Amino acid sequence: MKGKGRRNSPQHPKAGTPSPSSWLEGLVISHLGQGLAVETPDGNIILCQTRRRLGDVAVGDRVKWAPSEDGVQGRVEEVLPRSSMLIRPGYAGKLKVVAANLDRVFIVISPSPAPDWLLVDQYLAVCEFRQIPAEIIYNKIDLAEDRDHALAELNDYVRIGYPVHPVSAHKGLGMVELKHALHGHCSIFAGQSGVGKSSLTNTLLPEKNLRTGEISERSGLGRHTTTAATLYNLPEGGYLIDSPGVAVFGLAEIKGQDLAWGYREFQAHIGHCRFNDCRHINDKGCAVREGVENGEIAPARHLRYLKLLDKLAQPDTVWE
Ligand SMILES: Nc1nc2c(ncn2[C@@H]2O[C@H](COP(=O)(O)OP(=O)(O)OP(=O)(O)O)[C@@H](O)[C@H]2O)c(=O)[nH]1
Ligand SMILES: [Mg+2]
Ligand SMILES: [Zn+2]
Repeated sequence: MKGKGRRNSPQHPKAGTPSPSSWLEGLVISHLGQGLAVETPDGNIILCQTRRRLGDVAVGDRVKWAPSEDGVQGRVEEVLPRSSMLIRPGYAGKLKVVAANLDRVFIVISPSPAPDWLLVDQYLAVCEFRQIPAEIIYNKIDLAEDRDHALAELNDYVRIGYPVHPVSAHKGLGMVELKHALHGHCSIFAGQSGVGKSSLTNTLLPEKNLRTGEISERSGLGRHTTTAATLYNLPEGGYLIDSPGVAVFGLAEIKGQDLAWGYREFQAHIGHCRFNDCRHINDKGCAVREGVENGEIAPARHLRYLKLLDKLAQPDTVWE
């Protein structure tokens, strides 16, 4: 990777700044109160600050970092090119990268708290735009009074090709299949607070793997902020990011006129609408509406599309 895709390299390194040839590779595994936790290829964890004006550095980023003179800490000098990223709105209208280099998003839902289907659609739309395959985990299946009924609610998603994994972190149900789906991928768990993302993560990790609290312990970095997304290495390759609540990604970058593309079952219809600027609401000759009427598109999904469209049109919408 040396010299390849190098961005933001300092033009005139200051005296005392280690030269790029001494930079080391690392993987950002969490944001701590005092800086970034960066994992080295040999499994050490170093607390790093970031070089000024480097821009966002996110969990999952592969970076080049320079050790400090005492060798205890480091400074991230460069972020290597990303294969993908998830973004959310930050302060002052700026966008913030929250996770990088993912190739799977697992949306976690549960019977309690009950699924927020609008949020599920929102996540799926973002994944369509970012071209990251998404899957759905139905956790706490042990709590579902009628399992078949609970899973039937997901039929609309199964029909359009989203894999659904019914599991229970507590009872260990469905975990073998879930492990298989995660195997070798760089994945993130996203979903409402309390659906069991951290419980699942803990169940999936072997004893020797890092747990949230241990990152601070092993690296002597002090308390870990419980609000931070954290990356864990999966025993057979790939990694998993456990994220806090829903604040991981929003529709920040999607414009109203593009939202229909985020509904994958609309895609084949969109080009057949009578008008190029069809909004797929009540427009004349709308092929998406026809799809709803003839049963090719689930009415519930189309209704939620209308709701999200509405949300996008509100200038003061605060995206979670
Ligand atoms: N019955 C049951 N409870 C579960 C299961 N998985 C998790 N829980 C419980 O659900 C609650 C929330 O679990 P967490 O793992 O903290 O949820 P989370 O999604 O990480 O929540 P945030 O970190 O706030 O986003 C805890 O009380 C867990 O014990 C399950 O499979 N069955
Ligand atoms: Mg959690
Ligand atoms: Zn249309």
